[in-house]
Amino acid sequence: MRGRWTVQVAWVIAAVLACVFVTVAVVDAGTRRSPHPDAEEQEKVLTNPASSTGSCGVERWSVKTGTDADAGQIALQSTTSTTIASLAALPAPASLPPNNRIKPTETTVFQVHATLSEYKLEADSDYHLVIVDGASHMIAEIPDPACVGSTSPLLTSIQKARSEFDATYTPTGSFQTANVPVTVTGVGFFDFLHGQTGVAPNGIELHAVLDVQFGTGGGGCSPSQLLGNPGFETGSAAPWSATSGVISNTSAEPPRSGSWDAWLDGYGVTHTDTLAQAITLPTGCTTYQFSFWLHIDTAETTTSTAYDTLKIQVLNGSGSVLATLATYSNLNAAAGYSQHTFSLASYSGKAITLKFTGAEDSTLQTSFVIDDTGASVS
Ligand SMILES: [Ca+2]
Ligand SMILES: [Ca+2]
Repeated sequence: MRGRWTVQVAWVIAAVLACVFVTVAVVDAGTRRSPHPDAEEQEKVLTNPASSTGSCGVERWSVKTGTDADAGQIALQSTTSTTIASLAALPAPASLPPNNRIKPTETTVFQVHATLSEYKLEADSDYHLVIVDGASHMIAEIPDPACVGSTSPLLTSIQKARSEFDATYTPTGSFQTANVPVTVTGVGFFDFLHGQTGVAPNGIELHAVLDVQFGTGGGGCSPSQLLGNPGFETGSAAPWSATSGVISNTSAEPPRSGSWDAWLDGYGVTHTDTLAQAITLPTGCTTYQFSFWLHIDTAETTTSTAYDTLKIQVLNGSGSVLATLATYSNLNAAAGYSQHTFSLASYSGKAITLKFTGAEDSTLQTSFVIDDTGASVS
């Protein structure tokens, strides 16, 4: 009966790996008072004085926190970008093992860009996040690290995610509205359907959440410049690949800065030089800018025909051309360097190769000289 404490006491002594003894008691969660109870409040909990609410969860708790028999099979090295709609379309398993994982969903780390609709501190000390994307919705849960066993391979990430959330919000026992863009990374998990607020139709959750980033950038973006040896100042190509003689410190074609540049062509005979570097663009950034400074001089005198050309292309991992960003030629010859910039936003999350190809015809040299390149994300 509500309001009456019906405490079933079952003291359990658990020896944790570090020989720490944890004392717990089973409490009927139905007696907990919550301003806005939902069905999840009916789940069993275990008392744990170290946790946020004084209680941790029970149901599939080892799977939720990474101390189950299959925890070692979670592919923590890779993250699968997906959508709430895709996750919600997965078939719900017929049964949910208490101490094992439904593979591959529950051994996969997923990342979704969504809107954090609302959040709450649950009776089991989880932060219960309702995330939405259009008409799709699902739950993401950040366990209390105090409720996660010390052997869990997820513990460090759970601690980080909890801190990330605490830095922005203070969950209480009532749902609070957020409505902010968020990127949530977490392990796939199927929950039993018992009327949880925000639950996906198939019970899919991100549980445990391993990382949470707020903001329109989708977060998760560490501003950085991705090209190695961007000004060629090592005096050799790597990590660029370049044809012979491209990396140059000759005074005939002075660099824009430093001592070295990449000088393609300039032979006045049929010749092709290339300069290329592979990069992997992160997801979650708002700006993906590829830039370089280019000087062109030529012995060609035409004002109408592009005899010698420089193509700037984006290649995929197999070497196929995805796009030609620009083509310059002897017609673009000019004194000094000028900077050119291109967006690589459409390749976010992809491994690409940026490639310069300079091709000369049989006579009259054209030199394409490149310096101070950059592929910046932020
Ligand atoms: Ca340089
Ligand atoms: Ca020529």
